[in-house]
Amino acid sequence: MRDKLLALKEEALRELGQVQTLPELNDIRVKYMGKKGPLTEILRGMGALSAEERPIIGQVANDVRAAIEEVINSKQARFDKAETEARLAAETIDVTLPGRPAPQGAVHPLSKVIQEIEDIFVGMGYTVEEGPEVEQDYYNFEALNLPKNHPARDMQDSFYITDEVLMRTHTSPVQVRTMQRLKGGVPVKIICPGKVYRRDDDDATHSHQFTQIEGLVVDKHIRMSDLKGTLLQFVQEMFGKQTRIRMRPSFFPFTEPSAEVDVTCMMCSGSGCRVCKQTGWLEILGSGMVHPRVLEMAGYDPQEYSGFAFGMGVERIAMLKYGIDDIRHFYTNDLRFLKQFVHV
Ligand code: 2U9
Repeated sequence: MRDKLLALKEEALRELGQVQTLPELNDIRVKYMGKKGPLTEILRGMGALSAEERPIIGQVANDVRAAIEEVINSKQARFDKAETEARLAAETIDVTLPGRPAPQGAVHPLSKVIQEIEDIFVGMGYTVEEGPEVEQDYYNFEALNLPKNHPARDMQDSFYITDEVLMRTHTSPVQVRTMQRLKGGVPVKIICPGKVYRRDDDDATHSHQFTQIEGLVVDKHIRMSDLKGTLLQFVQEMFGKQTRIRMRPSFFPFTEPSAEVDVTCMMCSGSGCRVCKQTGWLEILGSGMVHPRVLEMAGYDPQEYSGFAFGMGVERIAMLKYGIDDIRHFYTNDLRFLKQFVHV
């Protein structure tokens, strides 16, 4: 029986020496250690041994079992370790790899300039008002001292939707609506940004749709010097502290007196260049004291209140500020153009 056990041990260790895979190891474990295995069978036959032989053979059987088990366990541990290492290797993340950059959008240059202008006026205590782009004839023309058949309506050829409804030609109707809403309350101190529409042929400097920002202040004792100081503050924040302005007499039906405002050319600092056509000046906005009839129609007594207003084309401001030579760049969404403004 002892020889049988030792032969069994030899055989098991030999087979274990050839094991390459985990399933093979499992087969051997079942074969030798299982309930129907040869070791169990030999141990079952121990009943037939004498009392002296039994402990000796029992000891040998235990040693054989322990020896086989030890090899199985150490092989099992090696397989487990190899499997863990393989899984870790497969799941390795290289945390030093640079990330793949996600494609990123950017704020449109016109939106940036609108935001910048809004910030400047909000800094002076203005609030921002918006209104409809599809507007009634009354708010767009009538209430701004442009009655039907007024020759100045020809100045702004418009997109009409019906006889009484059109695409607004300026953002001025927003100011009228705001004054009406305030029912004579002061101060009115607002800027109104938004899209406006005019029947123009598009070219490098004209667009049938463009962006305006208009401003309006109404209170007691508002004077032309308030307008001038406000605009000087605005252009110096927008174009630099060295910027100067000059005002030239002009005409608008909704302001009296009216003035066109020029700034010193930011390309040549006023010495004369191609951009300012050698004059040293660039026209950037229109302005004036609100016409008494406009105040009256909106519910403000012109004997008691006065106001100033101004208007500017945002594209023109942006073109001057960034040296853009064609207004159509703003609308054609060429990424080579737009990407130049990501960090300005
Ligand atoms: C109310 C009263 C007065 C708004 C004004 C201008 C002068 C002006 C142009 C600038 C370039 C339009 O974009 S542009 O073509 N605008 O010159 N706008 S005063 O005056 C108002 C507005 C509303 C109630």
